[in-house]
Amino acid sequence: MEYNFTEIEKRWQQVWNDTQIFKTREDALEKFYLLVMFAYPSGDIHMGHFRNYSVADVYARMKMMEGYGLLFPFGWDAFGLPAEGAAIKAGTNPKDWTYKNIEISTNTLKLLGIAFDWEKEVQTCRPDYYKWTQWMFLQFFNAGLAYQKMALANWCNTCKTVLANEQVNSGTCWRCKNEVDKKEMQQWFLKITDYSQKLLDGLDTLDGWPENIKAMQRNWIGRSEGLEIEFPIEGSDRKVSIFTTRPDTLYGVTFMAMAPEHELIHELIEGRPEKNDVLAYIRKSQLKNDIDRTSTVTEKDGVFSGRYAINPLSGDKVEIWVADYVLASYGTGVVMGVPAHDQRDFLFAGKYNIPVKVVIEPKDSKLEPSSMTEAYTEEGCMVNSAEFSGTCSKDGITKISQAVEDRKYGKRTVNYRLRDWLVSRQRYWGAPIPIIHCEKCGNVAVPEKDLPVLLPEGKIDLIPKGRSPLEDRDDFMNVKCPQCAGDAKRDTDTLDTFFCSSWYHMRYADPHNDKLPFEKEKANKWLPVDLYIGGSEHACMHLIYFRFFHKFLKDQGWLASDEPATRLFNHGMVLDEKGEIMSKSKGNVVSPIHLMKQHGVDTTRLAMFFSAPSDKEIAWSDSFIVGVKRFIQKFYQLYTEQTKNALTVKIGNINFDSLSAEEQKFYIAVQKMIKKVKEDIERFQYNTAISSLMEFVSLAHDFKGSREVLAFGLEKAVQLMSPFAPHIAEELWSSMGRKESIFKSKWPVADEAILNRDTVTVVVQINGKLREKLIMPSETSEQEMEKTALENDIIKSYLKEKTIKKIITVKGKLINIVVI
Ligand code: ANZ
Ligand code: ZN
Repeated sequence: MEYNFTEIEKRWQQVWNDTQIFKTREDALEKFYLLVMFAYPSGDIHMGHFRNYSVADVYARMKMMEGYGLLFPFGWDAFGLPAEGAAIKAGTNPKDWTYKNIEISTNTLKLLGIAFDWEKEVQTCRPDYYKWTQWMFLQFFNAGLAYQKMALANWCNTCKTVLANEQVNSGTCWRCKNEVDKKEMQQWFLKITDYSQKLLDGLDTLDGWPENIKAMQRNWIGRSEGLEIEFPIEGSDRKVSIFTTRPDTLYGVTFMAMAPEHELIHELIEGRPEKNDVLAYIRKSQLKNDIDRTSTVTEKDGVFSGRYAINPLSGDKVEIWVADYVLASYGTGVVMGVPAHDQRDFLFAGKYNIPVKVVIEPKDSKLEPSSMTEAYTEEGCMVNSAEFSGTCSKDGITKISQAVEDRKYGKRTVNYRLRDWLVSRQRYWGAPIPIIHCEKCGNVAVPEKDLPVLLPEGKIDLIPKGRSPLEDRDDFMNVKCPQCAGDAKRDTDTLDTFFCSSWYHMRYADPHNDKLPFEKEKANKWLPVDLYIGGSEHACMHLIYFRFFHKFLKDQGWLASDEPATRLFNHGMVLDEKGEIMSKSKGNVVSPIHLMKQHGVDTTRLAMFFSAPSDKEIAWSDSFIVGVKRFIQKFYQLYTEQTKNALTVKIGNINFDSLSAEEQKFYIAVQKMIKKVKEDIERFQYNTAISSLMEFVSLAHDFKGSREVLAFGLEKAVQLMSPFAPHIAEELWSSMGRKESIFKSKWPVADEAILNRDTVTVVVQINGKLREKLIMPSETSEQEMEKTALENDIIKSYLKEKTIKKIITVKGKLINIVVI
């Protein structure tokens, strides 16, 4: 019999739809919230989406069968720039373009059979959603965490909008990849910096997040402990404050460098011959971006201010320079220059013939300034540092810090690299900022009853001009002040779309509420998200903002959890056959809908899962299809032809001891498969789970034992297959005479007692030498194997006073402990 996927898939999708089988079960005892990053509706669904959502779908279906109340929602991150660009090009408007794309993509997702509960859908561009986005803004505003200021913002000349720091990658725009400029404008910020420490501390609790993402966030938040020291200025009663993480180098200061934006400069240069040069330098440096300014590779330049500062501890007099490798926005905007021990200072000193003074030396060698080719930045012992000479490494930092504090020259502080988040955009297609500007009352919040502030429709000129298109609409702009009822103006800007996507995980818990953003009880029932699946490109944008919102709403009493998601999984990308990113302009896009029509959803899914573990990239090739097609055919035939007569057998309790040797072997193999598939799904190694199903097909094909034992295996295998190939599994399940959906059946659980009877002898080596043999169940996981070995007394005695460098473990065979 041929496997007719077109007919089968269509039929089962219809059944799932009619029976509403994927509707969230709100009453289940245990909840599981599986969130996929929602989509930007830029066109149709592509292979990247298809992979992401199918990977999630496998997990979701397993959880459903395990009996969890599953929340598996979907939605659209629907505001944003591309809609404006496309609308300008096509002569339509952003709204029509967006809704059209949502419709196309939704149809595709439905054909792909993903088990989303569509009743929970959200679309961020709909007033019933952005009403609450605006409400969120007002919570920040009322808490004093949203403020407006003139700021030198990152400005993309191509997109004609400002960008948040997180949206600038190595000086280029995250969207169009063009170089980013600076522009002074009135902007709205969220005080995310108030949460720097909380965001950092939270990372330590996120055991279920990949280490690389946590490292990127730590780095982005950039906590530094250091010392702030005041240097008096010669001939003035002013002092200049610096921030350093290396107080131990204080005696090595040979110059001072101020950021060009530093306000004090103007006072210092007033009436001095250096004034014009300094002003010219300040103008020039405004054109550079922060990355170029602080890189340790590009040349550093600056200009002498004509003034001097006094090192409070050594009494040395040093030149004050203005240099743009010093950033105004970090620390105090001034550095103490220590050329011998800081690479940027070293380059700078080299260029301007500033002396190099060594104050830290490695334990067993000397450093000569004249022969140094780069700064010595390692630890060491202090030299040339008066009474502190001879103090080594961290001690030096403590002692100098103490001395500076005792003598009231400064104090220990903590600095963060994280900056406040710029959230206003001078664009049309976004949520209007719900603020009214009144000449008398200042910035006034739109009262909650007046939300949403609707985005005006109709005639709007979207051609980017560097100011918000909303400014042109008098009907939108002119309002009465909610406080004094006088004439006032609306805010012209819209919110960064990352603002809209920072709270969607909350809304899914109660998406149709028109009185509240969500009911606390509902949100706290589902949150935190148990598993969040999406791309790693969001490490320092969405994934920080979303944690920030969550923590803020917890502090406001709206949520009970500290973190939005306990586990994060980053799926790999789908590339084309040559390993290149698929894009419309390259013409190398593979369409999931096309593959689905040609080969069926199940085959396409299996091909994708089988080609690699889900966190790895795949270079898509149609040849992936060939192998799994053969497997599906065999799997199908196993149930419909070869073993058909076993399918109707009623499966009772199987008494293992009464089975024949061949039956026992088969039974154990089925138990191992059950265990393996579950473990593999948990680690997103769907490829190896599918391999065990493939092995099962040959095993069952050759099996000569009782029909009952065979039927037992067939039943388990089709259940294990169901998350990967849901349509075909459903079809075979019903052909076995089952009346209810396979997704209502109970997920198989391995019989550990039987697996424990099946033991192996594991060899334990230390540095390659045999030290012990341990008997353990053959299915013991690598982790468990290591644990057992390390707890063994004989092994323990060998490990005494040794440091374990690594442990190599081969499941069911060997453990080799490498020590030094
Ligand atoms: C003297 C010194 C000597 C420094 C030395 C380093 C090594 P992190 O770790 O990133 O916090 N710095 C301070 N403010 C700065 C600014 N606004 N722009 C550019 N650089 C600035 O870096 C702290 C170090 O960066 C500080 O410690 C300071 O240089 C520099 F052997 O002070 B250090
Ligand atoms: Zn007013």
